[in-house]
Amino acid sequence: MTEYSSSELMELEHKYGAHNYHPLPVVLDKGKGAKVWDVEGREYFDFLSAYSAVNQGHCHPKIIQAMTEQAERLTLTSRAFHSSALGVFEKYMAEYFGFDKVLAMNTGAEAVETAIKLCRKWAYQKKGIEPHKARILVCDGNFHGRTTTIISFSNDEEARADYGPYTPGFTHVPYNDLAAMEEAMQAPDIAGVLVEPIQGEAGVIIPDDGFLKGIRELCTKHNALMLADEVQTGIARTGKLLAVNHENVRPDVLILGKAVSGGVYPVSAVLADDDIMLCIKPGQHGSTYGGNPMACQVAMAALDVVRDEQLAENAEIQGAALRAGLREIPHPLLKTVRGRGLLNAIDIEPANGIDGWQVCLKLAENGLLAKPTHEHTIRFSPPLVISSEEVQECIGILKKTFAEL
Ligand code: IF1
Repeated sequence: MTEYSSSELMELEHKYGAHNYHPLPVVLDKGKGAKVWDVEGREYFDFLSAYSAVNQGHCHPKIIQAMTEQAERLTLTSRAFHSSALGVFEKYMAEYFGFDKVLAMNTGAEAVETAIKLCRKWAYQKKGIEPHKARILVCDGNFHGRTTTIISFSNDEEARADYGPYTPGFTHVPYNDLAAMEEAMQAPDIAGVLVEPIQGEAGVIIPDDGFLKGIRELCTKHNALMLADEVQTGIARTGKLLAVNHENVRPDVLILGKAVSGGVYPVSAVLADDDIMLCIKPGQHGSTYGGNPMACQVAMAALDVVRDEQLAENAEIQGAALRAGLREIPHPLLKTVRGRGLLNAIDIEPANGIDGWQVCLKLAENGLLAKPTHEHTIRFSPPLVISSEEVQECIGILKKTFAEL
């Protein structure tokens, strides 16, 4: 496939590419199911799944087939015209997730931005908040993407420093703190609450049971919109189709991305009922690629796979097995294990110069790819198609690795 070696390819990236990432020194060239192979043919289990975009496994034949068939038929029309795929996709999504309507975009950040614009429109048109005064509550430790507005309400200096001036209209509340949320919602200008059901980038922070239900009740009580960012936690990753399903909570606006298209093609979406969605009128929002025929077919195939292969059930089973295996590793470096479904993380207690990065380098040597977030937390989120045998093999790799550290 390529005439370059891994090191030559890393050189090319360094020389010709922006330095906006610090990847592990691994150059991937092929993927199938829960496995990926580097340029030299070394095999790895993928324990990141492209940050939960590849839930269906790498290069799932059904999704690839949908893509190649559509690629030879019609890829992009723009929304200046209708297409034979969009209405079918919109019906499919509305029924699959149980909302009146869907607005298709491309990346997760675009979907979050769309949800913010929709919430503000609704606040002015339906709630009657004074123009330009709408505020949206966001949680400390949030990660919702990297646009200027979204990083405006990040607490992470690395994500926001030197990108000002920042977009106003966002107020922080501590995550997993209903009392603080209730206090903040007394104000009359609150348009909505934007929340990750589990905070991914913050290190797989799982809130107390009742937190999501509490937000739902507060939003209903104070006539504000609950905006659930399920870009990372959605699409069966946490053992249910959506993470909000663990508390039987229905948000007013559902934000999807990543695995909605199985890592094959960028597709994101915002779902809401008519009284909210119809606040955006023709010409008031859009995107060149949003809802294109290719995106529609890929997403429907990817979501078929989630249902037909019962990926949520498998995530539940394999996640429990993985956490049980991790908890058997009696190593001082391995401080805590947590997770829900196949969204898991461990905290490393750094010692003798060994931190999360060193652990990930050693895991890669032993055939398992993972990446630390915030130094000492390592996320373990393999594709949801991973089998019981593969999970046991990975637990073996983890045990071997910690024994060698
Ligand atoms: C990176 C992690 C980060 C997300 C949630 C929206 C988006 C994301 C809950 C935006 C994206 C990605 C972005 C990627 C690394 C990864 C990530 F949490 F998944 F690990 F950064 F925090 N909402 N998360 O997690 O979606 O625009 O990227 O499609 O930026 O490094 P996007």
